[in-house]
Formats: sequence, C-alpha cells, structure tokens
Amino acid sequence: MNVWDRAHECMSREELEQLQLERLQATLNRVYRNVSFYKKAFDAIGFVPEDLNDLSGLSRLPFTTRKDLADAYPYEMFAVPLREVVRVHASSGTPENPSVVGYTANDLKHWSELVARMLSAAGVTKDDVIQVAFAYGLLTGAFGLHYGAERIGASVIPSSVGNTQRQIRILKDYRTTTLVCTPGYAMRIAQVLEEMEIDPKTLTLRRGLFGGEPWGDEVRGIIEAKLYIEAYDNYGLSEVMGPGVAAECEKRDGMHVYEDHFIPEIIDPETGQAVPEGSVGELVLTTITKEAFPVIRFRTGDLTSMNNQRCACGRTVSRIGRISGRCDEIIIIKGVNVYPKSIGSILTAVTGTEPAYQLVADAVNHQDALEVRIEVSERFFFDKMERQRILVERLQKKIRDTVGLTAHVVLVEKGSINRVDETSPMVVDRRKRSTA
Ligand code: DLL
Repeated sequence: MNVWDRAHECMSREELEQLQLERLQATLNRVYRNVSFYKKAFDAIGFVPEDLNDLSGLSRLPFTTRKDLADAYPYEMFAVPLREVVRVHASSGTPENPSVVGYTANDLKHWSELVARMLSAAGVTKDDVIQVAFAYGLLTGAFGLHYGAERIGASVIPSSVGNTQRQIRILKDYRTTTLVCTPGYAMRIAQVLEEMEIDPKTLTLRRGLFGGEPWGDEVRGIIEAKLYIEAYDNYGLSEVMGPGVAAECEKRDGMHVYEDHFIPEIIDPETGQAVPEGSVGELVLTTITKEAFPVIRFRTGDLTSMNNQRCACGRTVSRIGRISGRCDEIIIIKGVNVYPKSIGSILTAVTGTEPAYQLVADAVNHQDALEVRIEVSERFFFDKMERQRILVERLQKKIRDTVGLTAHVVLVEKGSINRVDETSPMVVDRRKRSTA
C-alpha cells in the first residue's frame, strides 16, 4: 500500500482532532485580523476567535459563499499582503466576478504535498511518467497536478489539453504510465485511440486520475475498458485549494478528505443544518492551513455524503461519496463551471437586447456538449441568412473568449422558448451521470 504521508493520513482520530482544533484556532485568528469580511461577520454574531474551544464551535460560524468571494473581487479576501502571494489562480466565481485565489510559498508546498498524497493513493511512484492533460492557465487543475507529481519525483509531461492525436502520440512514444485529465477528456482520448486503431494493450498506460467535473461508475467502466487502465476519482475546487482536497485510494470506495488541511461538513442546503452521517447534502469546507486565501465554512454547492468508517486501506481520514450533483445553478461543461446567467449576459452584450434563451447540456459519446438556443426576433434580421450566420459566429466567439467553452449556438423560432412564465427551464441537462 502506498501512503505518502502516513503520519497525517493514518493518525489517530484523537490526535487528528487536536491538530484540527489548533489549526482552526490559528486560521480564525488570521482571518479575524486580516480579512475585513470575516471581522464583520464574526463581530455581527459577537464571536471572537478565542471563544472557540472545541471543533463543534465551528457550526456557530456563518457560511462563506461564492457571492461573498465575488464581492471581494479581486483581492479583498486575501489574508496576506500581495507581496507574500507567489501564485494567483481564478475560477468562474459568479456571473459578476470570477473567484480569484492566491497562494503563499507555504500554501504551494502544502498543495504539492496534498496532490502527492492523492497520486500515491492511486499507486503513482517516482518511476511513473505522468501526462498532465489539463489546460495550463488560470484554472487550478494543471498546475496543481504538475507540482504534486514533481514532488513525488515522477516524470511529468505537461501536454495540456487539445490536439488529441498528438496526446496519443505522446502516450505511446513517451511511454506514459499515468494520465491525468477530466473524465470527459479521457473519453475523448479513448475515442480517438479507437479511430486511430491503436490497441490500448500495446500502450504502457496503467492508470488515470480523473476529476474536475462529475462522472459516474458507468463512465469509469468505459474508460477502464477502452484505455485498459484503472481509473481513480479525485475532487477539489479552486476556492478551497484546487485538486488535492479529496481522492480515492486503491479501494475506490469513496474519496478521502485530507482532514488535517480541510474540515468537511455536510449540510442540508435549505436549512444550513448538519445532516446525519451517510445522508446526502451540500459539502461545506473550512481550510485550516491556508495562509493567503483561507475560507471558513465555504459552501461548495456540491452534493455528497460523509462516511466516517475506517477504510480498509488504513487511512483514518473520513471519506466523501462521489459528487452526485450540485445544489446551485452552476453547470459544469468539460470541466468548466458555467453560470447560465453568464451566457445570458454575453447574449445581451452582443445582441443589444435580452433574448429568450435556453442552454442544453448533452453528452455526445459521453463527452460534454453545450447548445445555446436563442429565440430569433426582428432585431436578429431572421430573414437574412448571412446576418444570422455572422451573429451566430460572433456569439460563439464571445462565449469561447469569455467562458472558455466552445458552444453550439442555434437560433430557434420565435415563441418556442417561454421564459416569462418559466415554462421553459433555463437549463436542460440531458447528461445521465450515475454515481452509484
Ligand atoms: O475543478 C479543481 C480540480 C481540477 C479538481 C482537476 C480535480 C481535478 P474548479 O474549476 O474551481 O476546480 O471547479 C470545482 O468542479 O465544486 C465540483 O463541482 C467540480 N468537481 C471537481 N472535481 C470533481 C469530481 C477544479 N471529482 C468544481 N467529481 C467543484 C465531481 C467535481 N465534480
């Protein structure tokens, strides 16, 4: 069994809880002193960090939402001066503003350690060759995985996303043993491999670690059969760290949350109250080691359940089940978080009116596709084909440039989308994601 940090991953629950309490107290002090949002929020309920004497006190504190982070755009939530920040990433946030997150040198050290844990849990060692097929950029996936794999001493190939034939050539010629990307991109690689008539058994690929978007056991089965590998799930989010928050071990029976860095809670999204162990609810996370961007009781919007039973792998940290959906408006297409209203704002900006629109998310060959349907109106010169084509192209380009997604824009007949009476939902999600 491969445990990267036995001292922390397998520590007794008593010791773990003591460590969590100390780290939580330090974090609460840090945010109270340095982040005006938390100073105000704590003052409003008459809480001072010294009051917290046990972990159960955490549930008295207010939640932090994506909206709070967007309101603090870009740097108001940072708990250190910018000169101590050595890396900045950003994720979709809200339609108004992205969530901008920062890391001190120490945060980056922790992040690499956490990703090293999750890679080790899937059996990765320094003898492995890892192909990182996440987009290198503002999103956290690529850089997070990259530095964690280097920490282990594996050979890292930063192939980034796209150009799938070239990815396959790299897989083959560079003798990749471990692929990391979104499950959707793994499906795409599997499909192109088939088209190129390459037998996966002739490759050196042994395993894949997939995350960044929801997927279920059906897709896992397909990826494993088509790529002839073992596929592991891992979970994370920019606002809390990036990849490396929770990951499957070799038992693949839930994802271990690295509780010496994050305190998980599962709440009823309606009432905000804790749900019993095993019940599905919204995952709430508190960071307890982060310096630049600590978050207290951050509402992830992700639905899952908690399992506190000891895992057969020997790790003592709790597990969350696979993410079964979201309880907010965000939809995730090809690993990119999208607020439907952000697309609406783009449509308004480009067309100069607020058109009726609808988003249709679908899975074509188990790969995400987004269709944006817009009702034509007189303003769209719907009788002039050439002008329509130009409009569609402009919209597609603007969506690509702003959201980072290639969407298929379709003009539909006037009256076919009824948003006024809400009889047509803003989002139709046809993807079937069994997480059972
Ligand atoms: O997706 C970080 C990441 C990158 C995790 C690569 C794992 C691998 P964001 O772009 O901020 O960060 O998106 C975070 O993606 O709240 C979930 O809704 C979703 N998500 C991430 N991992 C999983 C997963 C990265 N394994 C949002 N299963 C999260 C289901 C996931 N959903």
